[in-house]
Parts: sequence; C-alpha cells; structure tokens
Amino acid sequence: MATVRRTSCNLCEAICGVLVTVEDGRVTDIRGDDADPLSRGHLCPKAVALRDLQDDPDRLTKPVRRTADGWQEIPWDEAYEYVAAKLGEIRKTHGKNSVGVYLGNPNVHSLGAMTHMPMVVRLLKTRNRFSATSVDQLPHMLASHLLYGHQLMVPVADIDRTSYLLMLGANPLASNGSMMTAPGFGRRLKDVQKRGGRVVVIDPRRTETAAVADEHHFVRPGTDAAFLLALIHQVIAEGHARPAQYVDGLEAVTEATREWTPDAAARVTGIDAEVIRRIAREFATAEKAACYGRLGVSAQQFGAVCQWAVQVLNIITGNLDRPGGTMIPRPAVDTLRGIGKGHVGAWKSRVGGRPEFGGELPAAAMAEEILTSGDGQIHAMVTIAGNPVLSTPNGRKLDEALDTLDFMVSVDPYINETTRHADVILPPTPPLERDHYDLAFHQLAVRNTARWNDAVLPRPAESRHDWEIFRDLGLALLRRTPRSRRRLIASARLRLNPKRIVDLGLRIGPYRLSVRKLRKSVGGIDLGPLQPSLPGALYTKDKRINLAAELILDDLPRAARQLLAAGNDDGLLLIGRRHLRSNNSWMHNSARLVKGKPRHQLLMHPDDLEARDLADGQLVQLSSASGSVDVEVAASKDMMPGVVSLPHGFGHGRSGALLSVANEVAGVSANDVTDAALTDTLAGTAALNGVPVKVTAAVSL
Ligand SMILES: Nc1nc2c(c(=O)[nH]1)N[C@H]1C(S)=C(S)[C@@H](COP(=O)(O)OP(=O)(O)OC[C@H]3O[C@@H](n4cnc5c(=O)[nH]c(N)nc54)[C@H](O)[C@@H]3O)O[C@H]1N2
Ligand SMILES: Nc1nc2c(c(=O)[nH]1)N[C@H]1C(S)=C(S)[C@@H](COP(=O)(O)OP(=O)(O)OC[C@H]3O[C@@H](n4cnc5c(=O)[nH]c(N)nc54)[C@H](O)[C@@H]3O)O[C@H]1N2
Ligand code: SF4
Ligand SMILES: [Mo]
Repeated sequence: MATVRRTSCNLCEAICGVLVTVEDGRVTDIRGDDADPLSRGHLCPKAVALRDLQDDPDRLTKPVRRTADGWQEIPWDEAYEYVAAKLGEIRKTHGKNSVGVYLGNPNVHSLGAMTHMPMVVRLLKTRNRFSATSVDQLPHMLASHLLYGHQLMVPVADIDRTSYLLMLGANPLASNGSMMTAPGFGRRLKDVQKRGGRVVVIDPRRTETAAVADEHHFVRPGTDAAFLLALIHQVIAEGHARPAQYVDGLEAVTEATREWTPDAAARVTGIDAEVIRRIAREFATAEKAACYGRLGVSAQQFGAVCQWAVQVLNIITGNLDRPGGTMIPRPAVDTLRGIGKGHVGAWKSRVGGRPEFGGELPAAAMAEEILTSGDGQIHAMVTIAGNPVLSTPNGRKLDEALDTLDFMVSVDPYINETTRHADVILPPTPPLERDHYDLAFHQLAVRNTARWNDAVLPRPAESRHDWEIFRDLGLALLRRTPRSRRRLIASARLRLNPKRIVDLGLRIGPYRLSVRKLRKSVGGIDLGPLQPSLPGALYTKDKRINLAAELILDDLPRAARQLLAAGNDDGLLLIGRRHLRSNNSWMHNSARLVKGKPRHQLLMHPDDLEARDLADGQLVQLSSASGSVDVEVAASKDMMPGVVSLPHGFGHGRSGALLSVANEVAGVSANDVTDAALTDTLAGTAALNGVPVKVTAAVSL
C-alpha cells in the first residue's frame, strides 16, 4: 500500500518541503510540498537523489574496518572501542594535537550532527581542527563577527521585497542559493523583476543566473574588492551615505576608500568606470536595495575584504535591517545562542603560521600539518562528512598525506576518495531515515518558518543515526578520562536525543513552540516575513556597529598593492562552477543525476583557445604552480576572456574507492590544480577562485 509522507530535502541550503511516497517500504515518488510556507512546492532535480541515496548498493550500513584482506564489517561496539583506544594511544604518544579533525559540509544539513558532533570534537581537545568553512563561507562569518558581534549573525537579502538586487559571485540558479535560504530562487528573482525591480549580476562567467538578470558584467576573478570599495567610495562621494544612528566609523571608511575610485577599480576589474558610478547611484537611490556576495567573492584572495565591503555597502545606504534590504532572520530555535560568537587569530597553525578562526585552522594547512614532522604533527585524522581530498586545495598532496597517517577514522556512508584511507568507517543512516529540524538554515532563511519532520523510513536495526554514533563514540572516549563532574555533564548531554534538544530550543525560543505543535502543522508553520531587529539584536557589547574593523582596514594596503598597483598580467585565471544536477563531490553515484553528456569540461573563451592553437573538445593540460590535470576543453562565449572554469568534486576512479557510478564518471579534480599556498592571508580562506593557470595541448603518450 502506498503512503505519502511529508519531509524536507536537506541536500542543499534551500531545505525544500517534499512529499515522499512509500510503497512496501520503498520510496516510489518524491515531489514538492505546496503546503510548505517557505518552499511553496519548489523542488529541483537533485531531490531524486534522496531516493537514490536510500537505494544505493554502495552505501555502507554497518561499520567496516580495513584488514589485510580488505574491508570487513565489525560490530558497532567493537568499532567504538577500537577507535577510542587508537585515538587515545596516539594522543598519549604524540600529544593532544596529534589527532586532527576535518568536518565536511553535510554536517550542517543533519540535525544529529548539529546536536551531537561538536561534543565529540571537543572531547578530542585538539587544536588541529579543520572544516569546509575555510574553503567556503569563512569571510561571511568573519565580517559578521567583526560588525555584528556574532559569526552567524549574517543578514540575508530580503529578496521577496527588494527592488534592487546586486549579486556577486553567486549562481543561485545552479546552487539554489547559499548563506541565503530561498527555495525557488529563480521564481523569486522573476518576482523582483515583475515588481519593477532590477537584478544585477557580477561574475566572470555569464551564468544561468546572469542570463535571467537585467544586467550582467564580467569581472576579472579576485578583483571584486576593488569594485566594492569603489561603490562605497562613490556612494560616499555623491553624498548618499546615510547609516543608521547606531553605526560608527563612516569617517574611517571614507578615508580608507579614498584611493579606490571607480577609475582605479575599472582598470583592475574590467568593469567600466561609468558602469561602477551608475551602479553606485542606482543602488544608493533604489527604494530598497540589497547586495549579496557568495562563493566567488568568498573563496578568493580578498574574500574577507569583499564580504566586509558587501555589508558596509548595505549599511551605509541604509538598507541593513529594513524590509527589502538585508535583514536578520529570527528562527524558532535561536541558533546564535547555542554557538560561540567567534574569534580570529587567537593562535596560528604550527607549520604555516596560518590564523585560526572560531577555533578552526584553515583546511589549506591540513597536508602540511600531517607531513611536517615535529612537536604537534598530526598522526591520526578523524573525518566527519567530508571529502577533503576532492574539496580542499592541492587535494593530491592531501591524498598522499592521508596515506602516511598512523590511524584514520571516518564518519561517512561511502568509501570514497578520502575515506578509502581510513582504518575504520562509521556509516550513519541516510536522510530519509532521520528526523529533521533545520538548526542551520532557518537562521539564514528569507522568511521565518519552522518545520519538524519525522523520519520517512524506519532505521534498520543494524544501522545507527549519526547522533547515536557521536553519542557512543563520545561515551567511549569519556570512559578513558578520569571520573569528574565535567565527565558526568558531558555524558548526560550526549544521551539527550536530538528531538529533546530541539523541543527545548523551541520552547525557550522566541515563538514558544514545541515539537508537538510543529508536528501538528501541515508543511510547517509560517512565522512571517523578516522583521527589523537592530540595534537590539546586535551581539556587540555596546549594541553599535563599528564599520572601521581594524583587521579589515589593515588589509587594504595588501589589496591596494596587489590590485591597484599590479599590472594587468594576461595569464589565465581559473574559477569554479556548480551544476544543478551535481552536489560538491558526493552525488555522482546517482545514475539518474549524472546521466546525459559530461558536465565537467574546462570552459574557455573561443578567442583564448584560438590564441593557443587549441580546438573545442580537445584534451588539454591545465596546470598551476601546484599541479596539473588533463581535461577536455569546451569553447564557451559565456566565459570572460582570460578566465577558465572547472567544477570541483570530480576526480573519481581512484583505487579502492567503492563508487560504481561515480568511478565511471571520473572527471578530474579542480583541487589538483588549486593551490594551498594561495589563500586570503587575512583569515586563511582558500583562494579557490582566481588561480593563475596555463592551458596547453595535452601531451599524448
Ligand atoms: N575548487 C573548488 N573547491 C571547492 C569548492 C569550489 O567551489 N571550488 N567549494 C567548496 C565548498 S563551498 C564546500 S562546502 C566544500 C565541501 O567539501 P566537503 O564537505 O569536504 O565535501 P563534500 O563533497 O560535501 O563531501 C561530503 C562527504 O560527506 C559524506 N556524506 C554525505 N552525507 C552524509 C551524512 O549525512 N553524514 C555523514 N557523516 N557524511 C555524509 C559524503 O559521502 C562525502 O564523503 O568544497 C569546497 N571545495
Ligand atoms: N547544484 C548544486 N548546488 C549547490 C552545490 C553544488 O555543488 N551543486 N553546492 C552547495 C554549496 S556547498 C555551496 S557553498 C553553494 C555555493 O553557492 P554559489 O556561490 O551560488 O555557487 P557557485 O555556483 O559556486 O557560484 C559562484 C559563482 O562565482 C563566480 N566567480 C568565481 N570567481 C569569481 C570572482 O572572483 N568574482 C566574482 N564576482 N564571481 C566569481 C563563478 O563563476 C560562479 O558563478 O552551493 C550549494 N548548492
Ligand atoms: S533545491 Fe533541490 S537539493 Fe536543494 S533542498 Fe530543494 S530539492 Fe533539495
Ligand atoms: Mo559550500
């Protein structure tokens, strides 16, 4: 008999409500939920992956341990004891920082990881903590920490009410939006235009999003800081600056942006000075405007300056905290309260002297910390929901580094490019077998809503939820520490289940809800459009915003040296891209998603091909200071001349990885070419975009 169950898709940040049809314990259909107040029926092609993930024969359901005869299933309890003993041994021999941790992206998409994983990380007591944050949104968090006093107080563009949306380095028509939860982003953009508003896109590629915008401008990768600082300069110069009364530091910003004129910015960015002046004027005088910058202006050499400048532009034009501008969401569980406000540069990494942020070191430092001997060297790794071999810069070197470890454990459902190096893999249940409340993305959503989802399918007896894995691994680690009050509190916290934690959070939250109330609502509860909340909601001590963040202003001379003073060299720069039917490195094992023509070619402008005597469809060598790959090139007039684009997350087919579909797709990894030495030195974010590269004919053997 068929039953239809409500849940949400948590594969990306759009968190769409879905209706899942189950027949005889198997999923037979997945569709959008019209009753969901946030997604209103929206669904993208990736939703079918929920079902494919469920049915994937390659997905692990029991722990496995590497032996001389290959992988062997072992009982859960034995796995926890073995892992805890090994980690304990290594810590005892080499000190507490000898265990490294890498946390990947799907952690934020899982309730159980959000509630239970941090405790396990804390129990490891290591400074060698890394995560996908430093190849992604770190600059957003840094800007929020500096300006609003909390790393996760990230204002979102109020897309449903704005009349002018300026987007840099974002392609929501492929990504479905990021650091901005707005399911049906395309429809929402169209609505901006229908209301008579304007959408402006700044991107080195004429993307799917650029194609539907009112205006698109190419920008030379890595130079957006100049564009944004020039907008600020111009807004101030034309007398349009009107920050709220709780904002300080306008004078310092005026001074700091004096040399960043539209003419100077035009020379480095490739965007016409007249266009920069016009955009500044239109933005400042629009009825309601919002500037939104995403990965292309985050994972790049001046990501921190860019994300700060995006905020400053919104603030000085009076758009922060007003409907149609940028606003702070107010979710039903106050996530900010449960998470630290953030800190930066409190310590540095051992080998590269790279700064920590919020207790984590840059992922770009991982390989050097494993490979460089000495006190504090990493001898064991714990990876949780991450595939850093494919997702962090100079992944090839990390791939080799992981091979030298004494021990590695991964919490992951797959034996992939990273986890193939593990000694033990602990696989959690897939999304349809888990309860869900979204602790992360309601905090970034363009509308306040709340939704609890019961698991669609029962957890098989032999499987474990991720929170159960963290609980039991945590308890095994705790058993190896002396009895104390702290140990008691930690074990009690680990034993609380996620539903209890969410229920408590809802009850003390701003709307006094409960899991019971949410379960009774069909599709979730609509809590309405975003509301003004400043300065009261600020986390700064004086409830004021100081624009003149010293850390950023001190970095402007570096930007000036590299951007304003540097000649425009005519080499090629590499950038990334995303496709609607793909998700980072781990959905290429769904045959339904990957079918069709390959999507991992290197895109290059025809003139750049011709200048190098290369032809469309040819195999070329793409090389940088850190490595090279051979890849098929595709001519594309959508590329800015001088810029080439390659998606990340490919490069499957490595020996030992058990991914029958993905291994066929193979492709090459963009991160075999990106460079761990190329970072935003301010906070250590990897500059994955704007990598200097060469493209030549591949040498045939
Ligand atoms: N060149 C380049 N590199 C990039 C980017 C880019 O644009 N260009 N983008 C960067 C960005 S934004 C990000 S977020 C990172 C992502 O970097 P990562 O998070 O390191 O990589 P993912 O590809 O998301 O891999 C997710 C892993 O989690 C596993 N997994 C999936 N679901 C679950 C689950 O529910 N529980 C557990 N425990 N594991 C699960 C998968 O099998 C896979 O091993 O990549 C970054 N790397
Ligand atoms: N389908 C799909 N959806 C996803 C993902 C996925 O892999 N596939 N990944 C998810 C994750 S982890 C994230 S973080 C988000 C990312 O969400 P987005 O940031 O929207 O995603 P991208 O497609 O990487 O968009 C980055 C854009 O920046 C441009 N760019 C590159 N360099 C520069 C530059 O120097 N300046 C400017 N102005 N632009 C530049 C690129 O051409 C690209 O269009 O997507 C999420 N959603
Ligand atoms: S946009 Fe697609 S992948 Fe993202 S939550 Fe919605 S259905 Fe899932
Ligand atoms: Mo990401």
